[in-house]
This record gives sequence, C-alpha cells and structure tokens, in this order.
Amino acid sequence: MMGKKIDHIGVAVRSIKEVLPFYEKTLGLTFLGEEVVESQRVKVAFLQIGESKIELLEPTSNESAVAKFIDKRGEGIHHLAIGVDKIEDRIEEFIKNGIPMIDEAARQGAGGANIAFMHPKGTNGVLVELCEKRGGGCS
Ligand code: CMX
Repeated sequence: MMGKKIDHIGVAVRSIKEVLPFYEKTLGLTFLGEEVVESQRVKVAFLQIGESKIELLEPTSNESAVAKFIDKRGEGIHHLAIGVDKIEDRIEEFIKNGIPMIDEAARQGAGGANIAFMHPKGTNGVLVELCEKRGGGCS
C-alpha cells in the first residue's frame, strides 16, 4: 500500500492565535509547536490527534496560496497529507501514470520533511500532499 497513514489534515485559518483555544481547550488536543515556512508564505502550527496531526495554516502574505484559498472559499479544510515512503518513487509513478503533480520533485516542508503536492484537478477536488518523514514533521 502506498499510503502509510494520514499524517495530517491542513486547515486554513486567518489567525492561528485566534483559533488555537478551540483546538487546545475545547477539543483538548496537544499543541506540538509552530514555525514559519517562508517558501510557502505560511505560519503553521501542529496539534497531535492520535497518530495523526492537524496543521493550522495562517498566510503570512496576501500572495500565499493559503491567502488565495481563504479569499475564495473562506477558512476550512485545505489539504490532506498522506505519509509515504520513497516519495521520489511515488512522484515518478504518478507522473508516469499522467496524474498531475504540483511538485514534480520533493521539496522541504515544515520540520524538514520531504513533501510534494498533487494537483486537485487530478484528485477529484482534494489537494493531496505526499509527505515523507526523515526524522522530522511534515507540513
Ligand atoms: N483544495 C482543493 N481545491 C483547491 C485548493 C485546495 N486547497 N486550492 C485551490 N483549489 C482549486 C480552486 O478551487 C480552483 O478550482 P476551479 O478551477 O475549479 O475553480 C483551482 O484549484 C485553481 O485554484 P486557484 O485559486 O486559481 O489557485 P492556483 O491555481 O493559483 O493554485 C494550487 C491552486 C492548488 C495549484 C495552489 O494553491 C498550490 O500550489 N498549492 C500547493 C501549495 C500549498 O497549498 N501551500 C500551502 C501549504 C504549505 C504547507 O502545508 O506547508
């Protein structure tokens, strides 16, 4: 099987600070930390939920893909991240099978993980992230 588990679900928010009490206090999830991913123009925060995580995504610029998403659709579920092994092999397979990839090579995401996004036009409207951990987290 290609996917090992759901690594995380990405949720687009206007302000991590404003929504964090809902996830931490109301839902009782454990806050794992936050970081800025400059290349994606987002600040991210992770919360543990079982063996998976919720990733809150706050745009740091109006040019960010997440800012564009919130403008068009409002806050809400932004992407599904699937944990995989050998991400470069997975990407190669998908390209060979004509599946549209946003990233045709893995790049570095939050926590130093290797990630690649698949285009929602090839996945029935869901932005899917492939995520390979090399000791760190995924973004
Ligand atoms: N989920 C599902 N569909 C999405 C989407 C999302 N998150 N974001 C955009 N789309 C859809 C749009 O609704 C639109 O559909 P229609 O053509 O049917 O209207 C289509 O994709 C094109 O959207 P757009 O607003 O014109 O935006 P772009 O084409 O400029 O960009 C996308 C869309 C997915 C290629 C871009 O957002 C992208 O490259 N995303 C991957 C990177 C990313 O999201 N980074 C932020 C998170 C980083 C992290 O986790 O570290």
